[in-house]
Amino acid sequence: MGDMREIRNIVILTGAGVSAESGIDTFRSAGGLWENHRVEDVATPDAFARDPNLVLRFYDMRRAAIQEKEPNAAHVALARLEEHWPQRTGGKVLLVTQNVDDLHERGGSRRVIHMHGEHLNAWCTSCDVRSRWWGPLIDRPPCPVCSARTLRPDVVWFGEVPYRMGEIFAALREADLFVSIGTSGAVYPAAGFVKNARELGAQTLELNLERSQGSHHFHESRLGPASEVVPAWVEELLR
Ligand code: BV8
Repeated sequence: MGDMREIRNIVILTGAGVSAESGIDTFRSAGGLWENHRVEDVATPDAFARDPNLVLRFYDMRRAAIQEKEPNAAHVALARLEEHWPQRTGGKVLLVTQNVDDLHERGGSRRVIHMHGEHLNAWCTSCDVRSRWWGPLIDRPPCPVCSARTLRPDVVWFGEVPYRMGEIFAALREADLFVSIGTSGAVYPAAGFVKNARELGAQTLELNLERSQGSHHFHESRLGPASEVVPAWVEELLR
């Protein structure tokens, strides 16, 4: 990685690999399948219109599963970086995650952009309000605000527009370092961030178990499990 003195603003993108060691399946590990359905076929508005019970069960199962998991050393290290980096350098740290679990927050991160939404939110398609939600949606419970029985998972499906893209691109424009952790680089626009960052002059670093589809775009790749590679990288920065 380039001269550490020049690094002030850091943008971090995480994917399912950062939660893998917490026991949350990545999309690729299950071969991208769930009950013999390809995720791309379940995580879509069409699937929800065609078979709402299948889609609601898919998300009810995963929403319940994450509540039994704990953050791992990678989540905790990223929270430490967010806490100490600004004091040390006056620089900023922005964590953008593709993950819909809450392990970054439970690991101590306070500034997290969930560009693909969150399992623990339910989105009412009648009043448009998003409410914190821990239970199932399969029984079509009433919206806490307007009572309509029209709650859906607050998750960005394929073909839907990711959240807070304006803030993300603004941060990429100011980034001195872009770090991608635990993602296969298979899904856009997240997979394109490294190219955007590099064209805007940032250093780019990949921390992943194996080389990803976008590895060739990174100045540097460090391979290994996130629970080892991420804390080591954070210690190097905070030394
Ligand atoms: C959009 C929420 C326009 C849902 C997700 C052709 C037809 C139709 C659409 C498209 C098309 N071509 C491109 C598109 C666009 C499409 C897309 O990219 N499709 C792909 C399939 C080609 N994208 C969209 O539709 C997006 N919307 O484009 O709108 C637009 C564009 C720009 C600006 C404005 C508007 C919306 C996509 C969002 C879909 N929702 N998640 C849910 O969770 O159910 S995607 C989901 O899969 C994840 O969120 C993530 O983004 C993606 C990939 O998952 P990863 O996180 O990377 O996980 P994966 O398993 O793949 O990889 C894990 C990695 O970790 C591996 O590399 C592994 O080696 C590593 N790993 C494993 N263990 C460890 C580890 N690393 C470290 N330590 C370990 N222990």
